[in-house]
Amino acid sequence: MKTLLFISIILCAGLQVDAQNYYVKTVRFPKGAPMSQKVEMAARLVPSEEQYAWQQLELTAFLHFGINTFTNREWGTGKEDPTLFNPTNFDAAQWVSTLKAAGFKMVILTAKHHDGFCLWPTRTTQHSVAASPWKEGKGDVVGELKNACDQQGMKFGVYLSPWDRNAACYGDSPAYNQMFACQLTELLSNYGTINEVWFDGANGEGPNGKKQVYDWNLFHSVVDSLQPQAVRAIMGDDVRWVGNERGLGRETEWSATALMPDKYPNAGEENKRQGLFTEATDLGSRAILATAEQLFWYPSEVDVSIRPGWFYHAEEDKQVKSLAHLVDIYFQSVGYNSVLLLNVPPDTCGRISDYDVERLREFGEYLRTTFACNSLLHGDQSCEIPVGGSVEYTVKKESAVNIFLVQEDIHRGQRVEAFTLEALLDGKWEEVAKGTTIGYKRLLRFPLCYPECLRLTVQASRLPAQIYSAGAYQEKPME
Ligand code: FUL
Repeated sequence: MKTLLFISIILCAGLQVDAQNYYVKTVRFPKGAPMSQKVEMAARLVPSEEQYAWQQLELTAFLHFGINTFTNREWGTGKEDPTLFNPTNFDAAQWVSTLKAAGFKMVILTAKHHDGFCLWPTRTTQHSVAASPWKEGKGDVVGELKNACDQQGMKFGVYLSPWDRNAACYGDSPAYNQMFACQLTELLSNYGTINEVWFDGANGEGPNGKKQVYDWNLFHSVVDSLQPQAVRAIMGDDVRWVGNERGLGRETEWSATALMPDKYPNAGEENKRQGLFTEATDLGSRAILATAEQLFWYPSEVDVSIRPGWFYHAEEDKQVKSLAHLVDIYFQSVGYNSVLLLNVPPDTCGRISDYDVERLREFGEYLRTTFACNSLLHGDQSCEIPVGGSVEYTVKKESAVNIFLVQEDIHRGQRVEAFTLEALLDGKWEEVAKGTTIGYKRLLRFPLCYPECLRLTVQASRLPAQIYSAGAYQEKPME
């Protein structure tokens, strides 16, 4: 386990960190540490290399595909006939090219959902693509998708549901834990590099009437030994569920949080002691630090579907989220210091439907055109700002702007607690936006204006703010 590490060296991405001490992924406060010490230590908590690489992806996609696609359900019972699985025009390359063109950097496939149907020819159960008529039982969705990802330079992750409504041994805890570890071993051994492993915590009773007790240590040891670079989402300690499925991040979003990941055996007790839970609005302010004994770099992932359901349903074709809604989601996820995990479910043909393709094309075009040209001169230069201090950016002549982008250098921790943005308009400074946390990335929208300069002032910060970059852009009205 990658626990408390003390470093004073060069971190990833070639950024040099001064000779001060940083804590990677977690930090434990000394007993009785005064608030000032806790605040300073919190400011020096940094992500692991894997977490930093993941954060930079910004846009990732979920692909919910499986037996439910063919039964028109959201949750299968596990009793489905595998012969129902029969995509008529399966095209994984189309999934990847559609998502890549829209700016997505990784896809995560539901290799097995709660119904237990496996999208690869596993040796652990008959309930898989091997028992379907698709490609005469010789098909492998995981393999075809991974090949398409490799060919097109897309990262790849797997969702493997621990809850399995088909497995006869589910509920016989040791037996099912072995089966699940074998499934994980197959997925993590046979398909090359895997960048994210997504485990939800869904847990039910097996046919024997007993609740399955998962062996998370075993599952994590499989990931550690086979794909140590993969980040673990939800039931891991790398990536945290934001707490809703509506695409709504927190305006104040601390990646350095006291919420103990469920992977730790005492997480339930410890989080209860502090009154913390996944959906809580505050996970890392000074009020939280006051009672915290340990902090975790545990950044948020915002998962939401482009449609009402996670799986494809023809009757939802007209309910694909509008461009304006997707853009709001972007501002409330990537723009709120989170990674967006947008679900796009392939249809019964085995393709992303024209409705979703068109919306993703619009979304990609919106992002490309809006963020094509930074109106700030020297916005790409990093700088240090003490509490109460400011930095002024000259705006390129006659630029109309209504978006401000700012990033902290999270290799030096997440520090900023409050900031304001002012615009110099006709020789007068006017506040146009303000915020609390920044983190990896913060986006703010404000009314269109033509400033000569923009001024970022740090009102509160745990240590001097380390601003990595800033930008100003104009978004055009959407039809
Ligand atoms: C949940 C599941 O129950 C939903 O079906 C979906 O897969 C969502 C992403 O995770 O736990």
